[in-house]
Amino acid sequence: MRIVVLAGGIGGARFLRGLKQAAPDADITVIGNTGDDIHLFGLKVCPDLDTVMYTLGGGINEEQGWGRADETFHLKEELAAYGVGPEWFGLGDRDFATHIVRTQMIGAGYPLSAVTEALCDRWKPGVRLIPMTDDRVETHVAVEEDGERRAIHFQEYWVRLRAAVPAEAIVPVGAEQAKPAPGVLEAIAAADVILFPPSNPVVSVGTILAVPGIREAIAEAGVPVVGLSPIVGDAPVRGMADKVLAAVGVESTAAAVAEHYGSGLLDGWLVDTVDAATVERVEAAGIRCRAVPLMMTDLEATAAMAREALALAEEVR
Ligand code: GDP
Ligand code: FO1
Ligand code: CA
Repeated sequence: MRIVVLAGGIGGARFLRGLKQAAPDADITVIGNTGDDIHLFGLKVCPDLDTVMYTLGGGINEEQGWGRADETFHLKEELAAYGVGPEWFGLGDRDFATHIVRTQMIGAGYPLSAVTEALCDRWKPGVRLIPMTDDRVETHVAVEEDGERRAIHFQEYWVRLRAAVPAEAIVPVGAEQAKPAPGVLEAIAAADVILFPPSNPVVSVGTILAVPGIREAIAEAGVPVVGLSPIVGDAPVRGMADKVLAAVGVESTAAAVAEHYGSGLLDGWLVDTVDAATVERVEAAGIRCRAVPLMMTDLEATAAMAREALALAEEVR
């Protein structure tokens, strides 16, 4: 079975671990969000691609969910001693090596998709990880700070400001001109099922869908498209997805997220059992819906979620 997954960082990566366990023989292609990417110290950092690669490859900091296990921060401290920041973004020594290799290869002319493949040669994530595009896309957030409206990089909004200032708009800068990376449209066209893991609907899955051609390819693939809600009990399980949903005028409920994707895109939607009362509303929107446990507390619970998603896909096929 060929499965295509549109993934952000932590939510996507953790779900993929469960999917691999649930479908060990499946051929899994992951289309990764690159809107979170940021250039720091002359290096290209791809947080969501790295989170997927490290999580599936066994190098992730498990408690944190991003960055490397067994990490140190000597380089960051030395840079800070020169007054060189930003001090609010925690790049560790081990992680730096990934960004150096990536930046060096891009400088030598390799596209991000080829670089990602090369990095995965080391990590062996057990899935094919493709960035959504080889072109530069950066999510910017329009915020009002000290009475002034300005656009800041998504990482500054998310990490420095902890999404604590109201976001007035979220713009995937460069997306309109971006082309899907080689292999993206081919994987979608060849898929037997397409899954939206419990990733951020706005700045992860939404950004991938903003690359022209990807949404259309999914709609035209003619195979079941099933998503899992990242919103449980009217709140994100972790992080500040409620803030970016508000910015695009979507309430933070499992049903509203399903409606936001819409029946033109989604065939099936899983909500958590605590949101069972919302199943009818989702089905009224033309999307088949089931309430099942959606907390990725351990690998077994996550694999059970993946099995439910695949079962729902069979139901709507
Ligand atoms: P990010 O790029 O690191 O923010 O990760 P993603 O975009 O892939 O996923 C973030 C989303 O995962 C958040 O909105 C969380 O609510 C959701 N999430 C995290 N853990 C769980 C979980 O155990 N269950 C569910 N249903 N959602 C989760
Ligand atoms: N998230 C943080 O909350 N604080 C950090 O200092 C931080 C550093 C960081 C470094 C490398 C990397 O791959 C990810 C990192 N993240 C950090 C997570 C990253 O910002 C994610 O994009 C966001 O959490 C949302 O997806
Ligand atoms: Ca992300």
